[in-house]
Amino acid sequence: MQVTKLLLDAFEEVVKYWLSNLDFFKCSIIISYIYTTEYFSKKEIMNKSRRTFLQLTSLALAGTAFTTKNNATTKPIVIATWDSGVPLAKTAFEIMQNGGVAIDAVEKAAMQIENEQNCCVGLGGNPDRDGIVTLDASIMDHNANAGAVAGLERIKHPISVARKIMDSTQHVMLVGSGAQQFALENGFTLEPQTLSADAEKDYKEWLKTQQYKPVINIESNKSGGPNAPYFLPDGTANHDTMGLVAMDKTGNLSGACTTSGMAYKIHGRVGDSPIIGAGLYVDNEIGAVTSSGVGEEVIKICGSHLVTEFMRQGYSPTIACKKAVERIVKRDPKKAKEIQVGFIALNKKGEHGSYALQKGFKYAVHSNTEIKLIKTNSYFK
Ligand code: SD4
Repeated sequence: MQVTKLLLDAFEEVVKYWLSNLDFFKCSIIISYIYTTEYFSKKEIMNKSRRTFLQLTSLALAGTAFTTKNNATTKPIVIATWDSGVPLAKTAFEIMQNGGVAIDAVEKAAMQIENEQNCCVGLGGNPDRDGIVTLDASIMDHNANAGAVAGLERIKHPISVARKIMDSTQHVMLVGSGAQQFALENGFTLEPQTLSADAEKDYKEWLKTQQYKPVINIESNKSGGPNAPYFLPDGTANHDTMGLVAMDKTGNLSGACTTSGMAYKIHGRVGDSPIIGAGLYVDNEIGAVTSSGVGEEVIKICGSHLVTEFMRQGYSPTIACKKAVERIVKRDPKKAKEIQVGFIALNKKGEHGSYALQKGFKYAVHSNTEIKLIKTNSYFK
């Protein structure tokens, strides 16, 4: 039984690898091969089970080649983490559809979510254990230019500070008071040091136990733990970190990631989101990747860069994400059971995919041919 499952899993990997690299030409060759085998089988050179196996495989290959081909023609395209990624993907798509470039599209979309009230992005997000909201963000363009901020306080748009660092300095990342000083010098406004009403209520509740424990899918926990309403009172979707990656009409890729980090973290803690290669990575030859979930585990495997490198090796976005998630499990199987990490990836052909440790992870896609929220497959079922 176990051996059969292993064989089936291995077979699935092989077929998916073929499919992720399939074009019309290769598909035609495979189908011709199947027809040839069918011809010989009629001459009873081949047995029945082998014939059935080959016929089923040919059907799967043909169907997926067709889908892959359709999927690959879409430009511009944007993908974004979680339910709340739906309106953001729309914003980014419209900018690019009107001729805007991917880097502007992802920045504007990230700003949109930083303006909203929710648990986990922007100044309305949950604070650290000292009751202070500290923001992390990163941005990266098609030339591998990158900018990031970490532990930024009282500035509404960390993503734009990250963009400013990218565009106007020799550096990639500024942190804490230095990042704030840079923001103020560049025209950003200092906001009041107050918690949003939701965050304040939540924080007071948390102070009773003071237990630091990441909540799996805090952003879509229907049971509504203290930090986790599925939808906010105004009807918008709650969420954690917001990551999005996009390809514009010219085929250039860019990405952005913004968060208030894990609620009740130690003051000064930095997650994966502002770390280039962990929470975000863009390689204009290959693809773009971002992540959501427990940042420490993503940092330890250089997650988004790892997914990009798997795509470079020829894996589809989904399989590349899956292999990175498996790396997390392999490193610490016990911990992996208790946390969530999800990756989303877009390759240069416009194909997209995702994979997570736990079920419940989703991402939005918006292109000329697709507008949808996709449920991600997960390692733990
Ligand atoms: C962090 N990756 O700070 C972020 C949090 C997150 O879903 O994505 N949670 O580690």
